[in-house]
Amino acid sequence: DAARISAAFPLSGVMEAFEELSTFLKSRRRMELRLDTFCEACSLVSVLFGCLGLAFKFAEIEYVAKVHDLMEASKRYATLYNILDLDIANERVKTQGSHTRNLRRVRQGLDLIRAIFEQFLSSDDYSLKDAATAAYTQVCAPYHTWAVRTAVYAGMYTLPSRDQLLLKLNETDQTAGKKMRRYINAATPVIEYIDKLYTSRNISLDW
Ligand code: 1PZ
Repeated sequence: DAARISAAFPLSGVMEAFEELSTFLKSRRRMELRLDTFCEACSLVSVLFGCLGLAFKFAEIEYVAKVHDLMEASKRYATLYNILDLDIANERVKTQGSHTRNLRRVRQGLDLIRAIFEQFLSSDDYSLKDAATAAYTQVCAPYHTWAVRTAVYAGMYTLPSRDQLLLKLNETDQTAGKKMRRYINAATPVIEYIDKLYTSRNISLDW
C-alpha cells in the first residue's frame, strides 16, 4: 500500500502525492483544493528529512509543526481559501503561528525541495551540499532571519554526499532523476495555486 511504498521509496511517495494534487488542479471544475488532501501530501515530505542527518532535525521539527497546525485547521476549514479568509477577517495573515503564515512557510518548503531537485538534476557531479546551498539561497534565505540562515549554512556541511543520499532514498542516479523531474512538474502548479490564493486577496509574496 501507499504507506509501505513511501517508506521503502521516499521519493515515490512524495512524487505520487503531488502528481495527484496537480492532476486535481488541472481537472477541477471550480472546485478548490481541500486542506486535508493538501496536508496529507505535505506530510509525506517528512520522510525525506530522515535522509539529511541530525543537523536538519530543527528544520524537520519546524516543518512538521507547521503541517500539523494546518492539519488541525482542516478539521474545521475545508479549503486553503477558507483559512486565508479567516485570517484576513481577523487581521492575522502575517502573524506568527497563523494558518496563513504557516501555509506560506510550508509552500516555501515545497519550493525549496523543487529548487534542490532542479540543482541536483542540473549536473551529474553536483554535491548535495552545493545543490542545497544554491537552492536555499534562492528560495528561503531572503525570508529567514540572520540566525536561521547562519545555522542552515553551517548545517549544509553535514549533509550526506550525493551517493549516500541516493542510497538512503533507495534510488540510483537515473531512477531518482526521473522522480525528481516528476516532482518538479507536479509541485510547480501546486505552488502557483497557493501563490494565487494570496495575490488574489492582494497579499504580497515578499515575506
Ligand atoms: C534533500 C535535500 C536537502 C536539503 C536541505 C535543506 C534544508 C533547509 C532547511 C531550512 C531550515 C528552516 C529552519 C527554520 C525556519 C524558520 O525560521 C521559519 C520560521 O517560520 P515562522 O514561525 O517565523 O513563521 N520556518 C519555516 O520556514 C518552516 C520550515 C521550513 C523548512 C522546509 C524544509 C523543507 C525541505 C526539506 C527537504 C527534505
